[in-house]
Order: sequence, then structure tokens, then C-alpha cells
Amino acid sequence: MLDKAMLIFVRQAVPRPALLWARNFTSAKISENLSDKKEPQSNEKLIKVAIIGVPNAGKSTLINHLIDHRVCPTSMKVHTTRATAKAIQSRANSQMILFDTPGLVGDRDAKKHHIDANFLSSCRHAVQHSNLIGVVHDVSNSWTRNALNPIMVDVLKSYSHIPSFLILNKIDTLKSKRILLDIVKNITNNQLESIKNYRIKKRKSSQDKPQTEAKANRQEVQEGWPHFSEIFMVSAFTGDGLKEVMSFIYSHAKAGQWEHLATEATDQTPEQLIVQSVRARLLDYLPQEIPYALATELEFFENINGRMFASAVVTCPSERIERLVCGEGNGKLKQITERVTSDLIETFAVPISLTIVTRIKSKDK
Ligand SMILES: Nc1nc2c(ncn2[C@@H]2O[C@H](COP(=O)(O)OP(=O)(O)OP(=O)(O)O)[C@@H](O)[C@H]2O)c(=O)[nH]1
Ligand SMILES: [Mg+2]
Repeated sequence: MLDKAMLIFVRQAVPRPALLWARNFTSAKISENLSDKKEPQSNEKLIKVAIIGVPNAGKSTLINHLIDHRVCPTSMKVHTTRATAKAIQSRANSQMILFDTPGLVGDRDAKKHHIDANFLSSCRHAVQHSNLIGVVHDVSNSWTRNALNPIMVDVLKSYSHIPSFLILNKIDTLKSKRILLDIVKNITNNQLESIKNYRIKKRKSSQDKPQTEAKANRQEVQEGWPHFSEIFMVSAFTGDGLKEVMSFIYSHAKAGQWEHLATEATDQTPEQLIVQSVRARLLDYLPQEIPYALATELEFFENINGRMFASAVVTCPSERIERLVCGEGNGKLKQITERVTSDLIETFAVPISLTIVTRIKSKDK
């Protein structure tokens, strides 16, 4: 049955594209039944990390880069990730599970983007089941980069018994890295001394700082978190700084039985990944709030002899929106389909025939 299909990847000795689609359909999630999958080894180590942050901070991009596998759909718009998903990597005797979480939002934003209660509790749920919390903070946004979102601070306060670390992301967008000093000061409540891997050279004089920037920073400062155990400055986009993040995470792995096979990269089913990938590209290709009004479902999915066949339906609220999604001569829909197809080939490493069709939401629904 389709809803019981399971995603499993086999990582071979050669790099991708030799990743294979190993098993087609099985009837139970691997994580729920470990006993028959392998003999437990006494030296196994496990580390579970909740990756949290505000929408669009780059959480999913970071996770894909960390595990070197595209299992979390990403887009330029907010609220791409709508439910927590696991990304898994196993190395030697250690297994790392990263929870990709939906962006943390307040009630007003939740209403605007039709976000339900599950969505909001999803992040807390992931945190509760983790040994570490990784906070992704976007330094490219000059409006928000000098403070942690109060919702984030609330989460960190509620789970202060779980060690947390800070990942300053998108450093590739900064002309000068010196601004990172002020950001770190602001969002750690100036507790730099307590942070072990803090590596930026302090400025000789505070007069180096342009006046306008200093003023802007003062205005933006709201609240920070002084208890991060480490701070990393990275670009999830270019991969800069990610090696250090990986070493840090793996160094926290503790003795514990693996929850997934060494070959698994995600707990998501192929169907879920296809729907999410279509949704992500609709977010990229359609303007403003339009993509949030669309509903995507999988109409058909089959894996025949290592080739995937899928058909997705995008339900539009009106004929006008449907025309926008399709574009002139269906040009836009073709572009979206091509883009999703190439994303999915990257994810599954098998050929895929994908069709995306549109329909208009019936009035009685
Ligand atoms: N320049 C730059 N862009 C980045 C970086 N990391 C992520 N992005 C971009 O930021 C946008 C959002 O990335 P996502 O990974 O989808 O962000 P997210 O935090 O998972 O977003 P939600 O799922 O909506 O909460 C995408 O356009 C990414 O390409 C980075 O290090 N540098
Ligand atoms: Mg995401």
C-alpha cells in the first residue's frame, strides 16, 4: 500500500549518483521495529539534535549539507517545512539524527499562513526528544540579526537542561565578517567569555564601529540567550564552517542503540518527499502569498524496476490562480515540473517521471 511505503537508501562505496533505491515497499517503519533489522552492537553511539530557528533561517539547507543528501525540501519563502522530519547519518559506530523543524512563529504569523497547532508543537516535540539543540540564526537579515526571536528564547528557557549551540548562518552574504562580533554579543547577552570556540578577534576600539550601525544595533536588541555552549559561523549554502559543526555534534554522541539502519537517510516516505518537493518549488516560482493558498496531493506513485512514476495534483482556490500556476501555454507549470524532477533525482538517485496537474477547488468544499 502506498501509505506504507518506506524510504531506504543504500550508500555504496562510490559516491552518488550510485545511491540506490534499495527496497521498494515494506509495511512498517523501520524505527518502530528494530529487532529484526540488525544485531545490536555494544559499541553503538547515538546523538539526536533538534535544529530550530525562525522561518527561512536556512535549517533545511543546513541539514541537507550536513548529511550530504537532499532529504529536506527548501525554498526561498518562509514555512517550507511544515512538519518535523528526521535526517539521518551513520558514520563508523555513531548515528546522528537531525530533526528538521518548522520555523518558530507567533500566533499572528501562524494564522496568516494557515499554520495549525500541530505545526507549532512540532518543534517542541523534536526538542524534547533530543540531546542537543542547534539554533540556526540568519545573519543576512539586518532587521532581525541582532536579537533572538522571543519565541526562541522561550523554547531555550523551557528546555534549558538540554545543551544548546548557536549556528550563525548565511555568513556568505556579509561583506565584512566583523559585524558578527556585534551579533554574537547581542544574542548571547554579551556572555562571550563563557563560549569556548568563540574565535573572532575583538576590535581594538569601539570607535571602529560605524555610528549608524551601532545605533541600529541598539534599537534591534531585544533578548538573547547566554547559555550556548558553542557558536559556529557558517554558510549552509557554500558549506563553509560545517565540518566543525559535524565534529561538534558527533563528539556529543553517547552510548546508545541506533534507531535506524546505517543506510537510512530520512524517516520520510517517498510520497511525502515528492509532495513536499512540489510544494517547495511552488513557493519559489509563485509570487507572494499565492503558493500558500494551494494544496498539493499525490495522485499516483509507483516504483517500477528502479524508475519512479508520480503524479501530483495542485488544487487552486480559483481559475485566476490556476492560470497563474500554469502560466502562458503551461510554461510555468512545465518549468516547475522540470525543477522538481531534478530535485527528486538528487534525492532518490533514480530516474523519475513526474507530472503535475492543476484543478480548481470545488465550491462545495
Ligand atoms: N546565501 C545563503 N542563503 C542560504 C543559506 N542557507 C540557506 N539559504 C537560503 O535561505 C532560504 C531558506 O532556506 P531553508 O533551508 O528553506 O530555510 P528553513 O529555515 O528551513 O525555512 P522554513 O522551513 O520555512 O522554516 C533558501 O533560499 C536557501 O537557499 C546560506 O548559508 N547562504
Ligand atoms: Mg525548512
